[in-house]
Amino acid sequence: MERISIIIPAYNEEKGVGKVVGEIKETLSGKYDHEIIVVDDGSTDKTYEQAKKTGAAVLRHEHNQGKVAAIRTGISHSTGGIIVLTDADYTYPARYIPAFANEIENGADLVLGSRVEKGLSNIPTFNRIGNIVFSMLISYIGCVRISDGQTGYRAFRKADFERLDVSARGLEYETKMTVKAAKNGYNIVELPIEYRPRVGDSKLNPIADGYRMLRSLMSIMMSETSFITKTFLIPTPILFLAGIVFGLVSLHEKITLKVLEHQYYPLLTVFLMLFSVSLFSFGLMFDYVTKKLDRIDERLRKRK
Ligand SMILES: Nc1nc2c(ncn2[C@@H]2O[C@H](COP(=O)(O)OP(=O)(O)O)[C@@H](O)[C@H]2O)c(=O)[nH]1
Ligand SMILES: [Mg+2]
Repeated sequence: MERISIIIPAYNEEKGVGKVVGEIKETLSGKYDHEIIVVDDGSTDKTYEQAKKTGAAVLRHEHNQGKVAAIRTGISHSTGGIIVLTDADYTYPARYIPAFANEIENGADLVLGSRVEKGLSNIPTFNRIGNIVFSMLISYIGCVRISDGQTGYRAFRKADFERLDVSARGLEYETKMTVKAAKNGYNIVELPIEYRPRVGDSKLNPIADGYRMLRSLMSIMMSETSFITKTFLIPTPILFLAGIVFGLVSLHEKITLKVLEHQYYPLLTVFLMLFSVSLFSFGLMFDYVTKKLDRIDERLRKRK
């Protein structure tokens, strides 16, 4: 098997980082050619010292630059062919690393550790809702079934990193990478993993990070939706609302004036509502089919 590089971005994780490295060593030592790289991202606590103690390679950013920058630093210093990303908070058990690497060797392009089956209870409720919604959106955009598109526990080939890398500031990085992989027709494999309660304080801000995630997904959705689809979808709420207005006017006439002054309004209401709903469904279907065809196209192109 190819050499495995485990990259651990860490920001103020003095409680977790030592345990994480220790567990990985225990799992892989003597059995797999590997290296462990901790990237201390300008921590203000004892993360650097704790990481150093483990004997892992520790890189350091002078100032906090964010998780994405730390991942890039780690990968650029790595020497293995297989990259595994994990967190420094002791949530992702190390025992899955060999299985991840195996999947890559067997042809997977991106392996995701999915928390949905076994670890959902340890994701805070608010984040869990976000996780489900975002994973549905990712699945729709990418035309693949993804149960946990935001997981931080993932593996890919170092040679693929440039094509998987995306611009992002914070924790929307994982989401965007998953979408990009799906869009490019990469073979994505999800492995169910256990997810433990984190050690130390969370760095995720559900509101700010959730907002950034939603914004990036929206911009992907807009750029992914064809002009024809938009032409179908955008008029539908207006037509629907117009239908409601005609309906309300008819009701108002019937109730207060007891007579229908505009006898054709109810007919218009029914027509507009039915028309807008059918147009909307047609737009969605059209969108889905074009996306699916695009994905098939990309997969075929990638095979060549
Ligand atoms: N290098 C670096 N890592 C960060 C930063 N913010 C968060 N992390 C790391 O990213 C991982 C995920 O953060 P966490 O707070 O656990 O978010 P969650 O796993 O989504 O709940 C942890 O290992 C953090 O140490 C940062 O600014 N820089
Ligand atoms: Mg975490």
